[in-house]
Amino acid sequence: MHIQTINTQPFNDQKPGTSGLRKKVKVFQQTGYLENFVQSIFDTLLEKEGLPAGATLALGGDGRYHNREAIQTIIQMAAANGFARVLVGQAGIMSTPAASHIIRKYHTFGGLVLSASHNQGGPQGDFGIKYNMSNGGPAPEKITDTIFEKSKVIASYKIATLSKDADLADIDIDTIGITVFDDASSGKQFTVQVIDAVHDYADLMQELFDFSAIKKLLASGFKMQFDGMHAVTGPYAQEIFVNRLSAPASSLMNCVPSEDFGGGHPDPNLTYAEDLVKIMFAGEKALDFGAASDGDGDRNMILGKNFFVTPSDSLAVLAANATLVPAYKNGIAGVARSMPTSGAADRVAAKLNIPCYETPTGWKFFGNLMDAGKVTLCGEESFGTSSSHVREKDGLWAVLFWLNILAKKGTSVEQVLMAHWAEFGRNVYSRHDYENIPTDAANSVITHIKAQFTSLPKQKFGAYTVKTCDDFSYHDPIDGSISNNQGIRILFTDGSRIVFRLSGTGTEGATIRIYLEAFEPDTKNHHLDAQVALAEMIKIALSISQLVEKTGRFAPTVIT
Ligand code: VG1
Ligand code: CO
Repeated sequence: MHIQTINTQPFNDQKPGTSGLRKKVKVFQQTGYLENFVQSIFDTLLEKEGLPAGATLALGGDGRYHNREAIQTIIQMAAANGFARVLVGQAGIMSTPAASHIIRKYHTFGGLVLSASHNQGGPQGDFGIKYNMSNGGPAPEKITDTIFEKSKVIASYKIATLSKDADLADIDIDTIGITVFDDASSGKQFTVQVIDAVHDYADLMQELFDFSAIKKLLASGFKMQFDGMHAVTGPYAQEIFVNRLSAPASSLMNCVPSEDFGGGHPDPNLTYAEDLVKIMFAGEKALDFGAASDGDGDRNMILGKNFFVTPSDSLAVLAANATLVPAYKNGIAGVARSMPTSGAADRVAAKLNIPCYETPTGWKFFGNLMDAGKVTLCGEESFGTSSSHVREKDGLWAVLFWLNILAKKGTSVEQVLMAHWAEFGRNVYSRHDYENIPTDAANSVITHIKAQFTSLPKQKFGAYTVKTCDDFSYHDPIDGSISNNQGIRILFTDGSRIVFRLSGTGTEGATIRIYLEAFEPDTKNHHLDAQVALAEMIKIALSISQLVEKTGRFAPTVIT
């Protein structure tokens, strides 16, 4: 092993967003781009705490285009920067929740997860990278801010040549096993261990859920379909549903991962998971249960027979029924939801007499609450739910949780929701995304809304009156850190809300998200389509924001 220091020029655009650094593949392919960012991460860690002896790095990605090249580079940089060992997922693949589990199970120093999640892949698509801490969760803002600062002034990075033979320069990441490299100059050793991340993860799921009840359900004529969207969860779904729960192979679709996700958009929602949606909304022919997950396996969409469960409701249902699951049979400590997520979970928490925390968008804000034992379940409206079994959102976990509930209750998905709404009332909810808008136009929409902060309160819009509006700030109750500008909230006197946010995960132009919520206590209106029930709120949102006038867009790109 031979360590080299390579001079480099900083890039000025390496600011991590909601979930790591995401850019076009072409940007990541620029000389030194990935290296600079990885070195900035390592420099931040070395400065903060230094590397303990035997420090291990977990490494894997969602298998998208450029994953393999990036993994080779990162292994060489980890060796040069003093890591003793890298645990890499076979073929370079680890779902995001599996990576979180690996970090926790093997007590690694941290992990690098290579993913742009639900963003499109392939040579023209996106790539991404994110650092997770030793608790298995995404690095908090104070770390990502330091990484960005370092990336702006970086002058060199360290990289090791692990083999003298140029033809063998690539490390075999496809064969399970251990390779040891000697550093003659320091006398130290560097180990690359290729692991099967699927088994470890499946074992964890089997510990949490009642697999025998789910197996019985699946053998009883109950028909399910899981859509892997050509992304990372395919092998996990095969192991869990087919091998361990004896579901027929035909209950899986798009479960062979591909570097460009079959040319699709690996985002499990009603727009992009259209193959599954067709099957689940086929009238009488529709199956009992459908689910999909995203590029890196941390999101989930839950469908019943001709029925869509909003992620906000899903979190509330999981919280209300947690004791049906062996892992949570003694109850949950608390729940947390991101600010734009509906207040459905709050109603459950109130009834269970447990706390409900409201955090900014992004999973990194849940870590402290989970580490402190304040919450067990967390969720976001963006198809993310999970618990403290890991420190990431977890798509297959949510699917198994739902199957566990259905197996125990013996009712349909729709019946579960109708009963839930009858008990708690319904927080009617929808999100409208306007994607790829010129940045200036998007900013002008936000500025226009903010300019009305003083004039909006007490204003009447049809049946609704504005109570307050603000730009959401979060004060972390555990470490006291403050995160400002986390989304504009317009709160109405009856508890309805409109939230506006700019996405922090896109790579082209800007995306404006409008989150709409109205509370409906009356059971006779619970069957209504959300778009119908929210029609007036939608009009108000467009009138306050002047979005159509300022962007020239007449309709959202995606409605969830
Ligand atoms: C989106 C979602 C957010 C989620 C993030 C990462 O962020 O809104 O809730 O945590 O994606 O999800 P934004 O800033 O674009 O709204 V994933 O599945 O990319 O790791
Ligand atoms: Co994801």
